[in-house]
Amino acid sequence: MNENLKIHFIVDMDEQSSNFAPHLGVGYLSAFLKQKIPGIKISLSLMSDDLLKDINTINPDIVGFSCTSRYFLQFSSLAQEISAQFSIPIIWGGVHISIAPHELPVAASIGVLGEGELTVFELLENFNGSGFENIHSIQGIVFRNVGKLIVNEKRPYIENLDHVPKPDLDLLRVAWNRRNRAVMTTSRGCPYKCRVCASSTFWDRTRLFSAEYVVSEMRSLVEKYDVREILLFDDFFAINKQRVAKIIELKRTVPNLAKIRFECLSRVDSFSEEMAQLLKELGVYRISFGIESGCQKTLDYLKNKKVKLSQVVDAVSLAKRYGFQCVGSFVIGSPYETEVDIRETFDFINRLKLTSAQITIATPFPGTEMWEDGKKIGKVRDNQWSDEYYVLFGFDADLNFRELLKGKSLLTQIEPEIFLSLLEEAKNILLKVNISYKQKLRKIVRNLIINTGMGFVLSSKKHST
Ligand code: B12
Ligand code: SF4
Repeated sequence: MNENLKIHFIVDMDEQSSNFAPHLGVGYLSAFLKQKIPGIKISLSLMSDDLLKDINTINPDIVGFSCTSRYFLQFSSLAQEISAQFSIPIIWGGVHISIAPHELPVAASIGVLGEGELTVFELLENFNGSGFENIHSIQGIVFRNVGKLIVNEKRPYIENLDHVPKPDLDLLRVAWNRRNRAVMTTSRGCPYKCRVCASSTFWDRTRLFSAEYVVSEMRSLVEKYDVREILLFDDFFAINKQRVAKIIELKRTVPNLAKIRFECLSRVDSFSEEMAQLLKELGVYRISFGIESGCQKTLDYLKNKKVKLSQVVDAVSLAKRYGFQCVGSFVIGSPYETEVDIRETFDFINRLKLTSAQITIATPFPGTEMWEDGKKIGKVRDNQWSDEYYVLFGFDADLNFRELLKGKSLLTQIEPEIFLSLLEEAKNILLKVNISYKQKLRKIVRNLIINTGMGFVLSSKKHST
């Protein structure tokens, strides 16, 4: 194998999303390849970069694409442009191609399905400078043979995740300026199957990095990058209490980790007093719950009857009792959901008094049960992703929904005008809930002052100085 290979990755993220949560998937691939092929050169472009110019300057042997469904069509056009200008093979990985291998664009040489580390390494071992040899026997890929798509046998997942080196953060161009904040994933996969989520389809089963690995990654984040806050972006970080307890125990032996604050994601139905205690001990200050809906009927649909509204209320109040900031995310516009159902969610959000909330419009991403439902009600075309299905993720104050929904095919069966007015209401609710935490604190102090008469003391003191 040519030890001086150059690989250039292009990921479907811009500076903003990358600063929020860098593309760890490509970070893992880079670290793995650098461990196996010491002379390899790996570079990365974000979508905001001048991509063709980057390829021209870097002149890589191989281009690696990584994208979710959201940017699949954009990346397909980019692949065409690249193949028209350069004769460099494109290897395509990530969630979308793994779930929809039959959509491999003609401009791409090979699609890597599922976990990428072992497959991409084997592909490089079989790279002859212009193409790949032995491709019929490489597990976990899709490619074209005389125009016909061939999907090879599936590659088994890596048994022991600790064999994967820590992600190559130097590659990911992270801006360490947001409170010196970093992102980690300490597992792969999720044992649940919510209707809106593709994670369990993509990962098949759940595997965990060991507590030792996790703490050593935390330690290197602190020592190498002066990180002070870590977002644990696992689908379900606290899935195994023993592991959390072990992480706490090992973390205590590293003085540098004593003051690190964490954020994590959790399910409401598995958030217990014991878990709250453990997360508090770990240093978690903020928990995000995928609440999804405040209407039991919709919740049954989205969470496959696994979650009750009472569990949401209990989890949020327990989390508040332990002093965690609570973030809740909700989905509106599922098929079968009525205007009344959505209003129930709005009331619920108002009652929960979360630190912040996020509402998204139901999107049928391939790999989710919602995609299958979209097919049943004739809202999505069989086996073909289209940008018509994606509307937006979060709501901004200045959004113009009428503009945004033009040309879009929504899953909701609610009249478009009514749905538009519901979106406006949702926006206002979010603006109210999401006033910054500092503003909320200021408000509490102000109320305290007014209600206790402290205001008089404070203001008279002010007059006297
Ligand atoms: C963290 C996260 C984010 C972060 C960071 C994104 C990122 N790309 O890393 C943020 C918040 C920015 C984000 C945004 C979005 N996300 Co997101 N996100 C995740 C999450 C929770 C973890 C991703 C992760 O770090 N995985 C761990 C690494 C190891 O896995 P990986 O990235 O898939 O990479 C491996 C393989 O895919 C493969 N591979 C990947 N790229 C390549 C490239 C090559 C060349 C090769 C060979 C192999 C390869 O090898 C890697 C190592 O094994 C996943 C759920 C999940 N558990 O996977 C959802 C998930 C990927 N996101 C999802 C969605 C829908 C989105 C958004 C579209 C939401 C939105 N805004 O509307 C955006 C898309 C924007 C974007 N550019 O990614 C969906 C994707 C579904 C789909 N069919 O596309 C997922 C699966 C969750 C879900 N609800 O179903 N997301
Ligand atoms: S939404 Fe969360 S809990 Fe549900 S399947 Fe996806 S990752 Fe798991």
